[in-house]
Amino acid sequence: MPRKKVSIIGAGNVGATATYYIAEKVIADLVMIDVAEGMTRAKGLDFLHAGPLRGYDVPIYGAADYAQIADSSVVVITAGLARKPGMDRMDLLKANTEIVRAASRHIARYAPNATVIIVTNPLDVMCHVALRATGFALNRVVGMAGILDSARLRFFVAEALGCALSSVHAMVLGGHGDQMVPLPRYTTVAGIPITELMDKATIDRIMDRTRKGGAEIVGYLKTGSAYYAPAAAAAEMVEAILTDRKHLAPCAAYLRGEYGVEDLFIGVPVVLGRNGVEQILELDLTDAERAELATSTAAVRKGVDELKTFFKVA
Ligand code: TXD
Repeated sequence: MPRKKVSIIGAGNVGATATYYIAEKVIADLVMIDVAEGMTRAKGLDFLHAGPLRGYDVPIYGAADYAQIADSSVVVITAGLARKPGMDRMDLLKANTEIVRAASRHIARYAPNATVIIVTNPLDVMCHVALRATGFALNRVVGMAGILDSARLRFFVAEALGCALSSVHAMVLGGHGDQMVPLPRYTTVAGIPITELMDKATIDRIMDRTRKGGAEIVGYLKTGSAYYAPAAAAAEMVEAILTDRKHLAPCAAYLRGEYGVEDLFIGVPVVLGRNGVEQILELDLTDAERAELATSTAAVRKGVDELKTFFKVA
C-alpha cells in the first residue's frame, strides 16, 4: 500500500520539528509549505540528508507552492506568528486569522479529503477560522493543545512522585490559555488519581505550573515559544489519524452542546482515528470544575466574537 501524504503548513520551529518527528515514524510522505521558500527547501533537503543516519526513508519536500499538498490525508497548520514575551495569545488574532484563512482555502482546494490539525495560536479561535474557510465536516478540523498541556502535566507529576512518565496519564480541558482546566481527579498514576497520592499544596503547584507551562518557556526563550513538545504533540495526533489508532486524548473539538457549549472549539477528550474526531467524551465534572470550564470557555468565546467583529466570519 502506498504511504499516505502529510503536509505541514509553516516550516518554522513547530512545523519543521513536527515534520522531523513524523519522518522518524516512517508513516507518511511529507511536504512542508512556507512563504519563506528558501528556508523550507533547505530544511526539506537537510531532513533528507539525515535519513541515512536516522533510519527513515521517506520523501520530504519543502516548497512554497500549495499544489504540492495535493491529496494529503492530514494537513497540519503551524503557519503564523509566535507569541513574544508579554504578548497575549489574543494579540495574535488578527495576523494569524489572515494566515490560517488563506492556508485553509488552499487545503480545501488541493486536499479536500484531509483532516486538518490546527496548531497556530490563538488555537481555539484559529480552529473556528479553519472550519469556516475549509467548509470541511466538523470532525475533520481539530486543534492541538490538550495533548501538549497534558504532557506537561504528566511530566510534572512524574517528576514530583519520582515515577515513570509512562505510568502517568492526565486530562486537561478548556481553551488553550492560562485558563485551561487541568483535572487532578482525572490525572492518574497506574490508575490511581493523584488526589490519593499527593497533598493539595503539591497538586495546586503542579496545576499552576501546567497552566503557565508555555509562558515559562517563552520567558526563557524571549524570542519565540516552545516547539519540541508542541511538535511532538502534533506528530502524535498525525500518527493517531493516519494509523486509525482510536487514540483517546484531549484535543480542541467543535462542540454542539457537549459540556453545555455550543458552536465553539474547546479542549475535551476525543477519540482520534481515521475519520478525525470520531467521538467526543463527556466527563462527569464537579461544580468547581464546571465553573472553571465556563471561565475558560468564556475566554475562547470572546476571541471568536472579536473575530466575527473584525472579519465578519460566521
Ligand atoms: O499548543 C499550541 N497549539 C502551540 C501553538 C504551541 C506552540 C506554538 N503555537 C503556535 O504555533 C505559535 O503561537 C504560532 O502561532 C505557531 C507557530 O509557532 P512556531 O514557533 O513554529 O513559529 P515560527 O518558528 O515563527 O514559524 C512560523 C512559520 C514561519 O516559518 C513563517 O515563515 C511561516 O510560519 N509563515 C507562513 N507559512 C505559510 N504561509 C503563510 N502565510 C505564512 N506566514 C508565516
